[in-house]
Amino acid sequence: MQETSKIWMNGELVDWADATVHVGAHGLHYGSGVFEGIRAYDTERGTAVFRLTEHMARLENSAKLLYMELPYSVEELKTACWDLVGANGLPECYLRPIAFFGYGELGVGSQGNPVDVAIMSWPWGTYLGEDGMTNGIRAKVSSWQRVGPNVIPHAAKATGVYVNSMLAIGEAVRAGYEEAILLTHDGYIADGSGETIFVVKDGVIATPDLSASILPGITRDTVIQIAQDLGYQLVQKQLIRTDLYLADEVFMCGTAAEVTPIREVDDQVVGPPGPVTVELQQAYLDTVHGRSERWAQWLEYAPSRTEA
Ligand code: PPE
Repeated sequence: MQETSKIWMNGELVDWADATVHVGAHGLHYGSGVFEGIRAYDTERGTAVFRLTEHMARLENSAKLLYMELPYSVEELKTACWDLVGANGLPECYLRPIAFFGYGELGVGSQGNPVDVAIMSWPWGTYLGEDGMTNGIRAKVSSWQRVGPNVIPHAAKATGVYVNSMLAIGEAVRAGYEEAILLTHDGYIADGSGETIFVVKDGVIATPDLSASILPGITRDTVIQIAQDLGYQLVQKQLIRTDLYLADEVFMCGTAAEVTPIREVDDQVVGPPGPVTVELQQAYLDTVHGRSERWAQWLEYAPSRTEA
């Protein structure tokens, strides 16, 4: 990872090398943390953070689901992001807020531990490669099931949950694929290891509904709204793996992955990126880079610029 100058940690900007935690931290032992992934883009009007408020609101929801009280409000965390963006001076970056039970007591119960909060920022290029963005990637349906709603609340973007994703992508990459697609315990399509799945069939776009053990993706919400505004029929429903194999187009989306086409699933050829995927990818990239007025409301600018 490319190091940058500062990290925001518990209310202060500290040098990158000094943003450390004790090995006794609860979050390290039990995965008891929540985090976000946010992208800031270089636009004609300066650096814009895509849907910053929604990301921080989801962080707050994730914390609530872990019985964790965040010591900072959404507004304070947004200000912290802007302070960090200003301090590191990168026109584009990925922002990673994380809150976790820190050093105090060990033992699974989280009581008695402070909640530590940090925000990192660094340049992060395409998640699944430039070639993947253009030509699509190969994905494998994982033998690992996505954590179910009564295992860990899947609406929480919790650090511990990502062992599930790590196993899935690890298996897929070892088998020669680029990404994993996880199914729910009862066999429906859930998420990629770090993305939401969409399929296109006969002009209709479908994506798993929010009860299918998926993260309530902010990019998912964005793509749904863009697709509907462009006049596509879009359904949120239970999907099975056959829907992937027989689809006209499959793609995945997420903050890191943006909109990435999938050209093959389990050695079944879906095909090169199709027209719907290409149109949505272009609309998404135009929106986040500030090149589209139509969905400009999702770009948030540094407070001083907005007031100016
Ligand atoms: N599902 C999962 C499991 C997931 O991790 C993400 C984001 C999404 C869906 C899409 O959510 P959203 O970003 O709100 O559209 N994954 C983040 C972490 C990636 C990582 O490797 O770390 C991300 O895209 O930033």
